[in-house]
Amino acid sequence: MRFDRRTLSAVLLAVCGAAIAMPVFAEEASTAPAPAIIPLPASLEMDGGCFHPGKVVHFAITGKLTDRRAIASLAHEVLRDAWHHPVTIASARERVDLRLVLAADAGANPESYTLRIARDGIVIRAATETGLFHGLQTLRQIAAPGSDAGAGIPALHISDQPRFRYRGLMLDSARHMQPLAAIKQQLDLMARYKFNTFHWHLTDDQGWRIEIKRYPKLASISSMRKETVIGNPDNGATARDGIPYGGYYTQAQAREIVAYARARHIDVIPEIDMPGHMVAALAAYPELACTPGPFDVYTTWGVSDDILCPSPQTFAFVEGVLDEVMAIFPSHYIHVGGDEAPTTRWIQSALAQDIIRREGLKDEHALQGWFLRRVEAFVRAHGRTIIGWDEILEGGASPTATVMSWRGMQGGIDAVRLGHDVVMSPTSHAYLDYCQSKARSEPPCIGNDLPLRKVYEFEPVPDGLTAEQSAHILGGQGNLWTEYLKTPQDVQYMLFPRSLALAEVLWSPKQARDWNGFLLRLPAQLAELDRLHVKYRPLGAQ
Ligand code: TNX
Repeated sequence: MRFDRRTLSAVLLAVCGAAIAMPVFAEEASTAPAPAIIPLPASLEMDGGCFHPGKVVHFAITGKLTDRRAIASLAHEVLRDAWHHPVTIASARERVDLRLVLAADAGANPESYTLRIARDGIVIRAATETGLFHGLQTLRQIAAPGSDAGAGIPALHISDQPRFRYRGLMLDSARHMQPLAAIKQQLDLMARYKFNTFHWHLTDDQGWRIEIKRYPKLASISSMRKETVIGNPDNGATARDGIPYGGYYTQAQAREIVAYARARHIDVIPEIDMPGHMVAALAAYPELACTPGPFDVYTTWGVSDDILCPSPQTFAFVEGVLDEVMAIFPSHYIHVGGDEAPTTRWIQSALAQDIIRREGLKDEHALQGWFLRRVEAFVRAHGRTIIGWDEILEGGASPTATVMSWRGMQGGIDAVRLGHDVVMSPTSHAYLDYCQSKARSEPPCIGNDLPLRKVYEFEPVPDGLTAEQSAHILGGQGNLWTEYLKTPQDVQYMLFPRSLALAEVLWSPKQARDWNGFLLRLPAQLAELDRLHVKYRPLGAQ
């Protein structure tokens, strides 16, 4: 391993004829500079020499794969993009340029793989198809498109596995929604950087975006808002644009996203945010509120006092919605939100106060706990697990609930001490809707700035936890709220390159973290993003 911090210098060497500027430890430059891989593999050693593909690139797969076609077509794509040579399956007598081996003994971690590039061929070994998939993504970065086939690629061996098993990005499709093609492109990019979880925020005050057949007005009414606030209401903005905005994903479209993600070894976690952030649903079904309404789908940003009332009809609604949601999304986790639910309406509601009395609850926060525990029991009865924002701790969450810590790290620390599993996504380091610099030229963004370097400095496991508590930190997630992000390009500008920093935080060994090395590896990735027409924020943009 080469992660001890010796003097690092950027050396530009002609490796196998391909010019790749890489971090190289000066005294090791005699072998070859390591390729620009993000996230950095757990272990990488250069072996000397080069592999040269044949005029026709042959590949072979060994082992019992359940989806041989998917892996074969990815291998095809990677090899063809790299060298533009014809690619075929090797016959028994031919030399094999790339061999994929699925073997039960190839690694204990379900996402691990080894990749060996030698003079006579490339071999990727893994115990799972996910491992092979990650190995191919690494190969894609080594044999980058445009690399000179005649020159070949450097011999090396990599043994790789993730530091964290949960590596997520959340996309808010409620405030502004994205075309399916844009979501698919995001999933493609996530797969390249080894993210494995797409958290899809599908409902909020300003729009309900998933078709629910039992409640058709969620599509016809809750998905549309009359207009949208212009500017930031936190700075006093009140003017509206007068332009209706809306839309929703049909169940068939949501299934299409699930399948697309699954083919890229990414789980999709749907979020139905409750009991707060529900104004859009109340606009269609006002009987679910504690006051008579009427309600309009929210046209400004922020938090509303109008939330679900904990009534029998609300539970029937929630269960009806979750039934359909669980049928669409096969994920282990169902996200039930739980954030930013003011107690105002419950304080004034006879129904809510009766429950507090009857159940011997301390206050309205405890009532939210009671509400979500009931929802949790329903979700569990369907074999799933709930995950919620850290507010779910305030009312006493069931120990089987997983907590997503967003208001800093403390919620996560408290949660692991109580024995919960935790995903860390603190505003301080993981809020990708926050501005990327203090420059006035930044596009509309939220408050505190979160530059690339700060994302790179994110450490999901805080000091002071026992080993057992730390083991409950499943990983981390970047959250992209879209109040100010109207187009897929706006979304990409916030996601890239910051999500690459996050990818390295969540995948690479802690001791490998190296900001200068990351910066040296980044340009090769940005060149690839250029080739893919991804609109990322240029480094050093003012
Ligand atoms: C807080 S994070 C929210 C979102 C906003 C976001 C803006 C969370 C659970 N709730 O509703 O979009 O801040 O940064």
